[in-house]
Amino acid sequence: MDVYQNAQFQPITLGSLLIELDFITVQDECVCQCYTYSCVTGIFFGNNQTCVLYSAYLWEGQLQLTTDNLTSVFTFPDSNTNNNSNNLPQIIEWLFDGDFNDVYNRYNGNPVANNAITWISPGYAGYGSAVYFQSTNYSLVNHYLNLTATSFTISAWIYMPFINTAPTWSYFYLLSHCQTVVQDKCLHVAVSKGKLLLGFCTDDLVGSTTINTNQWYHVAYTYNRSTSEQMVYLNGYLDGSRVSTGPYIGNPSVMIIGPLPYMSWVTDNNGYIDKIIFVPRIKSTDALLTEATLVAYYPFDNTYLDAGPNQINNLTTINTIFNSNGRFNQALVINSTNSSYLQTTGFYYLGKSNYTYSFSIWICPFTNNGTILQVSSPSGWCVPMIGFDTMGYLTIQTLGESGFYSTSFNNKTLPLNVWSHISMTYSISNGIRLFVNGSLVNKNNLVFDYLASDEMTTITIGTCLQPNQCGINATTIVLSQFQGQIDELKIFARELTNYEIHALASE
Ligand SMILES: [Ca+2]
Ligand SMILES: [Ca+2]
Repeated sequence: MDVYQNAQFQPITLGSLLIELDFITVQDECVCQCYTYSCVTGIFFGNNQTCVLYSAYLWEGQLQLTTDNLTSVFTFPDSNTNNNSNNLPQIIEWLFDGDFNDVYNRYNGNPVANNAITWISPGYAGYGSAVYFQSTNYSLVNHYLNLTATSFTISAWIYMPFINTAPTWSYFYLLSHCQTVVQDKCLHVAVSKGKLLLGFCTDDLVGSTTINTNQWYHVAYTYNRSTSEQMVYLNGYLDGSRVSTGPYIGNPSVMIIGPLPYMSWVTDNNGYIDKIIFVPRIKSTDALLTEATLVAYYPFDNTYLDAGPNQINNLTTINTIFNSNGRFNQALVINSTNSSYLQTTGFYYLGKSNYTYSFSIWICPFTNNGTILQVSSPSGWCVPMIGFDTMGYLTIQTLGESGFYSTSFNNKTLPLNVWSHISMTYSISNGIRLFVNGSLVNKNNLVFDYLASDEMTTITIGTCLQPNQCGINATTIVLSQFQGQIDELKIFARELTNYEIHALASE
């Protein structure tokens, strides 16, 4: 068991919370309860004698420092790893931000035929870069990874400028772990003719969806050794599964990221690769959906940083502070009569027309006025999406081909100085829907499209910075300064379900 004093744990998956126990006076008692509930990671809050247990491993969340010296996190390393004398890493993470290094500095890659490697900026999350290989170059990871006795999940972000469907052998290789080109001894994580391919060599799973060109996708490949099941996931949703003919037994001494020089009969159909993550276990469907679609999560616990999977920390703040009386721990306070806001940049899918999105946010308004959340892009595209109308009613709004459209919670105004949970969802089938404290309160039944900027977008919390150009004579939301507290901002690249919103509002 590993113990971290003065620390808190924030899992990325909402579903990993097992139980919260009160009247636990010492850490050992909390650890005993962890055995009872089959937990993996727990937090003991000595000051309020609380024990919180999670099924998530430490690397499935954020470990945060706290000034409370009676708070500690304890965690049990992966049993799969512990029982395995192969000394498997708990995680390998290649970010491709200008190099092939593993974040944990163990499985660093080295470029081969470096002169033709292209770095594409920014990557999926609006910063850093992604890598593009020509057919003659690749990255060699000269470090042994024994996969002969483990399950695994490999995930990544990919973008294909061109999809070649003509030749029999047309591959975009992400990662290969290949001992010899013989069945079940050669692992390929790839895309073939636009479909995800988890290949063991003639014992392969091909996904069902053909991806589009010129779009980022989250892809995940899992192999469950105990059930022999291969699975592929596209943007967090299962896209294919099968039972493999044999177990995977390839045992090479190296791995390759990018094209395979020794497979001369393959036509390379490459794309951009960003952030490959390997773990020696199965990630749950819930965890993969979160990794793919929880775009950013700002808890505002004395920090502006994104606690979600993408670290979207390209932030600007003006006249904001933290208040200790947040909805959860601390909150962001926006309370200036001049200009007070937070801005964060790097939202790819909000720039894609008709692509689903959702926002989840807690607000404690001091006045029912102004713009709470606005989305904009570098070319001047700008849509206030959550705020108040001239009557002081909570309103959501978006842009379609025919202009702005909105819907309001016009039964009553939100109570002042009280926390309310607000959620906005968008999809081409349901249009925009507004939820207050977990309940659907209104939707727009007339318009359903979303006309986006086709650029990387910026979210501004607290005001509209372009009142002279942002929906003149068209906006229902008042383009002025909001005053109040904001907590737990979550941005999703999917339409949350009523059940999920109810759960977010009930936390
Ligand atoms: Ca990157
Ligand atoms: Ca908070």
